[in-house]
Amino acid sequence: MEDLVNLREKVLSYSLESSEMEKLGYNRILLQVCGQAGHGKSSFINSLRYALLGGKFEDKASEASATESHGGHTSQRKSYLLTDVITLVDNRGFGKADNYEKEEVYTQLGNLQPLDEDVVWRNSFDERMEAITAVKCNSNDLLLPVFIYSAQCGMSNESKEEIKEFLKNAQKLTGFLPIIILTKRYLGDFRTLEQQFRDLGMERIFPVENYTTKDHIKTPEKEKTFLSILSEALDLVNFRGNTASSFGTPEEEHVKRVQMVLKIAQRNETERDKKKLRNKWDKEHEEKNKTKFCRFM
Ligand SMILES: Nc1nc2c(ncn2[C@@H]2O[C@H](COP(=O)(O)OP(=O)(O)OP(=O)(O)O)[C@@H](O)[C@H]2O)c(=O)[nH]1
Ligand SMILES: [Mg+2]
Repeated sequence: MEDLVNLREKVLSYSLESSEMEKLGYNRILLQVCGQAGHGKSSFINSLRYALLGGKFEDKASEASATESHGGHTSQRKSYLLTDVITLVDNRGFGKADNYEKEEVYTQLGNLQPLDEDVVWRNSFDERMEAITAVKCNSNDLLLPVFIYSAQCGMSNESKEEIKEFLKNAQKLTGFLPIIILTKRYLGDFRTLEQQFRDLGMERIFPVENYTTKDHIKTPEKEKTFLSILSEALDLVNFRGNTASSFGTPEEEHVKRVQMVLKIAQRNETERDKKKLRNKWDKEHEEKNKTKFCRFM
């Protein structure tokens, strides 16, 4: 039990003051919670708050999603203050994770979408490019990605490649290897999943059973898991602080992120154009073959 007291104290009293990161200009840590829709992002945020701050269990994050206009899913990048230094961000979840939607996720992860507003990702390529380049660096946030994945889902070979690419990009965008949270641990084979994420190069992987409205009875182990996640997140910030030579100021990192998202968007647009051309060519070819065939009838 002493463990729990120490862990809680460590997180509550954590400060960036006089740290290398503060010298670079950072004054807040955003835990950027991301992942596919329905995997348990909002519930994870509720769980961290409940474990650290105590009090009555509140389904704040999921409730917020239910009252938003997009029918139940979290459609805003909603922020929740945890301590003076740590803010939790419930990013909008992705569904089919096509290229277009992935770009949108990167704009959230890279802090290129405002907090507490609906996530807007414009339709035309030109509009999207304009929107990204117009974003000003308006915060001194360290971005720490936390990837939520439900043990209920398992991981196919096809999705493995996509997840690998996403996690690599998340690391490049933020400068931090994502922390992996395997939710709904009793509803699937979390051990296999844990090994699969390890094989993808991930280091911090935590199987959890979130506190939910249905089940929020506290147990020491559950409490320890959520507090340890926060504690390890802070250790990661300290570690990167000590290797801060490879870290830029908030403005420098912002410019890098904009450039990276622009590159990804441009590559996707080229792929989409190629696909359109291929489809057009296939259709024309099909038509030609049909008329040829008809002439010989
Ligand atoms: N058993 C179990 N259920 C969970 C767990 N985490 C979330 N759930 C349930 O799964 C459902 C979806 O959880 P949410 O937290 O709303 O998922 P989300 O990722 O925020 O979803 P979107 O906002 O739609 O992207 C809810 O019914 C939760 O109660 C968990 O660890 N264990
Ligand atoms: Mg949600």
